[in-house]
Parts: sequence; structure tokens; C-alpha cells
Amino acid sequence: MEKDWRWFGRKDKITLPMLRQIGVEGIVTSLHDLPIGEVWTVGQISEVKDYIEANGLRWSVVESLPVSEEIKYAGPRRDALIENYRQSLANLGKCGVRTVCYNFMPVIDWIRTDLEYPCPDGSTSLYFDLAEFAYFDIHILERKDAAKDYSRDVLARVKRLAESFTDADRERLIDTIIIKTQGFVNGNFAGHDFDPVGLFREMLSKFEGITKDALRENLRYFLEAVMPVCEEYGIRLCIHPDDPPMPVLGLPRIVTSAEDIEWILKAVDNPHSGLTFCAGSLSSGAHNELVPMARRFASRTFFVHLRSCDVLPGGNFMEASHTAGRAHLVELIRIFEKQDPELPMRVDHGKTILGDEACGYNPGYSFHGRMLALGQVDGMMAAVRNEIEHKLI
Ligand code: DNO
Repeated sequence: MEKDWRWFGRKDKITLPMLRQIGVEGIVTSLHDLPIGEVWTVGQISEVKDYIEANGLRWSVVESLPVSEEIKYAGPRRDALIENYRQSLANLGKCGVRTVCYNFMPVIDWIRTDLEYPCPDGSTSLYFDLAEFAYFDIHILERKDAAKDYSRDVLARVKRLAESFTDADRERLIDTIIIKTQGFVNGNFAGHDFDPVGLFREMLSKFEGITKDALRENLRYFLEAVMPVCEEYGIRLCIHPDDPPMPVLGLPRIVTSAEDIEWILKAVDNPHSGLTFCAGSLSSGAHNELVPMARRFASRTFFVHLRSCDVLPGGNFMEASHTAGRAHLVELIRIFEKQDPELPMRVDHGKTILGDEACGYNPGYSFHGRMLALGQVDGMMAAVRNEIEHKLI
């Protein structure tokens, strides 16, 4: 697979010359400063592409071309926003950037409750604690009937948290769930000088009455509208799984399992519509067995995210090392290397190590932690290529 790296543009403290030194071949990025829903012009795209190429790299994948919330809940501006999306895809195609990742998670992108969870070895990792998340839902958002969505066990833990949580704990949770994890990937919650909980409630209300089936139909509508542009420009559009892969905050989620992925690929059965195989998101759901899923969907996988999770008791999970956890990365590499040795791949969510904590990187996007992960994955890929070359697999 091609070794790619998620780079957040010129404001990223990790520069392109640094990435060349560690063996990165392709860049994964987005036009991070543009509001969601605006057309990406040829000029804006070329400017970023030229800069990447001037540094001896290529722009391999767009992650993400974000889908506006109104497209997801079928609001009145849906068709106009889809038209903008089509235009952005066409402009990317004209510039030769042809792998485009997106997701269809309502309101909230990826979720963690702790961005600096201390590991025994002194590093820190991202962590999801279901009881803390339920506390956020029940006691901070105060969503109607929220308690019905959690088990008695989780509710007992929430009760204990409610007894011990200070104002500072509440603020930390709001900052983690709404601002820090969403801020750099999701234009809905980018700023700091607003009422995040109020805005969050308002966004949630837009999805009232949207069932899983309705959300699926809205995805089908979107894909049917954009596929002709993807065909015309040779674009491979690949949906990112939901992270974590389960319904949250009363919102449906539709990319959580093999059955969901199968539905999407069949609903609009076009070779330009595929999957971002995010091993981390999928492995954080105990119901997902990644190796058979990779075998099943390899031919429609256009982009791979390599990381691995450990699922813990009580619905909690954390990021594992890239050589451990339930994702079985070596086996996934075997499957995807055989499928297409050129497939774009990036490591995802490294730990925070060796001074990363002082650098203000986006959560999960440390330099040393990801570099270590890339080294581990690079080693696994070299071993797998050797197996393939000597017909050992
Ligand atoms: C977080 C990422 C997600 C992902 C988007 C893709 O680290 O896994 O933000 O990039 O959901 O659209």
C-alpha cells in the first residue's frame, strides 16, 4: 500500500519536508479553512496540490470532502448543497485528485471522552468511557429520555459520576466531546466563543424523527446524485465508518457493521462508490470481526486507515498499539496488499509520546506517536511483501 499521512495544511506544525524524511509517499488532506458546503474551486485545490508537489509528495486522498448536515437530514437546501458537492468533486477531478473520503455521521464525527488517558508505560492514548459519555448525554445535554438508551450498569456508573463530578470535570467533558475532537474535522463546532451545548442541542433537533432507514435513504439520494460526476472524472468516493460504530445520542448511524456496509455498496452499486476501511473505528465495536470484513469488502475499498482498538468491559474502548489489539493489522495488510499494492493507506491515531504532549497537535495526530506507528506498519508491510514475492501466502 502507499504510505500516506494526514496533514492539516500549512498551519500544521508537522511540515512536508519532515514527512519526506520518514518515508511518507502521499498526503491526505482537505481544504480545512473552507466552511462546509462551499464549492472548492480549481484555484484553491491547485494551490494546495502544487505546494504538496513542490515538496516532492503527491496529494493522494481528500479527507474529507465534508457532507453538509442538511444533506444528511434532507433539509430545504439539500439539492443546492449537493450541487456544490458535485462541483467540488468535478474540480478535484479536473486537478487529478481522485480519491475522496467522506462520512455520513449526523451532528458528531468521531467521539472520545479522554484525549490524554495515561498508559502504564508513560504514554497517553485516546479513550472512550461509555459512562462518561452517558453522563454527557443525560446530565449535560439533558436529552429527553436519554437514560433509556443505557444499561442499568452504565446508569449506576453515571450516578456515581454525578456524585463526584466537579464543574471542571463537566467543562473538560464538553471541551473534549464538542470542541477538541470535532474542532479540526467538523466545521459545525469550530469556534471557541459560542455556547457549544446550546448549538449541539440545536443540531440534534434537526435530526428529530430521522430513523436509520431515513438516514440510509438520504445517503442513497446523495450517492445517486454524485455518482455521475465521479464516473465522469474517475473519482473513487469512499465512506468512512462511524466512530464508534453504534448509534449515539438518539441519532442513527449507518456505517457500523458488515451488514451496513453491504447495504451501502448494494444501494448504489457503482464501482466509484466504496469504503474507507478504517480498522480503528470498526475494531472499536465488539460485534465487528475485521479480517472477514476486509476479505469481503477489499475489492470496494479505496482507502485504508490502519490502527487498532482494545474493547474493554462496560462498553469502553481505547487505542491499542498498531501491532496489537483486535484489528489484526498484519492480516489486514496481507489482504489489502494482495488486493492492490498501490492502495492509499495512512496510519491513524498514534499515541502521545516523547514530548508530543507539549506540541499542541490535533488529538490523535501526534508526530512521534504516529511516526512510531508508521514504522511498525512499514515493517509489517515489508514482511508481507516478502511473503507475497516468495509465494508464501
Ligand atoms: C478522526 C477521523 C475522522 C475521519 C472523518 C472522515 O480522527 O477518523 O475525523 O477523518 O470522519 O470523514
